[in-house]
Amino acid sequence: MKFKNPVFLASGIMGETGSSLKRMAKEGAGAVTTKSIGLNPNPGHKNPTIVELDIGLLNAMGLPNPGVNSYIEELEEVRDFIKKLDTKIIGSIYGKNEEEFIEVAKKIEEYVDLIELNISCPHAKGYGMAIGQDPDLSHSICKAVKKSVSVPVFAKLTPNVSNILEIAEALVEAKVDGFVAINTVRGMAIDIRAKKPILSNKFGGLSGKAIKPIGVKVVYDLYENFDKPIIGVGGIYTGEDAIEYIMAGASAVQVGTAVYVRGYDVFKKICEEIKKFLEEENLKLKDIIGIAHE
Ligand code: RRO
Repeated sequence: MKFKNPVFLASGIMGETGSSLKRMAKEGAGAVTTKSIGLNPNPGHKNPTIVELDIGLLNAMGLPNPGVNSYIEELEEVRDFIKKLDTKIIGSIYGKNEEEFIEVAKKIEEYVDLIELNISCPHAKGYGMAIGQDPDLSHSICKAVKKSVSVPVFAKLTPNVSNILEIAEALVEAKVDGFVAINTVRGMAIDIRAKKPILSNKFGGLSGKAIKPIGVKVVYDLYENFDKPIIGVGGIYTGEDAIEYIMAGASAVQVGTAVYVRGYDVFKKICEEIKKFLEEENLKLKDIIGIAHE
């Protein structure tokens, strides 16, 4: 699959509606990823759902989304516009079991270019990480979705495991087409005056600056062990951050927290910064994918 550039919108930010996806496509993202969509509407957790930290964001949104039937109506309205910009759409989906994953995947398939299995949300009981920490569940869900759709299927991995390669191996056996790494890292923030956790869910997922070295290591290990394309995500704010992930083995990157930190034109800025680096080094993007392994 070819993309106009390697800097994509990550799931979870500005992907809640068709029009926000369209806006991010207009801002120059090579691909835009939907908020994770499930079978039924879900209000998510109560506020507070986000804590702003100087090292990133801590969130426990709780998978809020309108359900796949309503969401595809949104995609219906914007997909032609997004296609004309030559921006690809990645559909992030979740479910509590194989059947739910299959149903959502089948419904969303015709609206997206690639499906991203969210088996890695760190704070949704019975969903997300509960699947992505278990090699057998990861395997069976990936296999079932792969059998049900013809678009490529990537799996988004959680770093909250002791052996990520065991999970990746199970997914490769289930014929996953590629990896998205990483989802957020489990964490907590406490309001010391209120003397209790800030998030209504108590704990959540840390994104942004702090998690970049964790993501780069996961991408490095995946590249070292498997021959599958990798989309790197976690703490990418600049072209230099993106290049680190690419040198570790990512062919493309996703940007989430930095959309909030640097603004909507972050995609253009990061692309320019990558370009400048490649010109200075007299290299092409494909020359540096995985170069840190040589
Ligand atoms: O909605 C969320 O709370 C959420 C999800 Br689905 C996810 O995959 N990762 C995250 O940090 N938050």
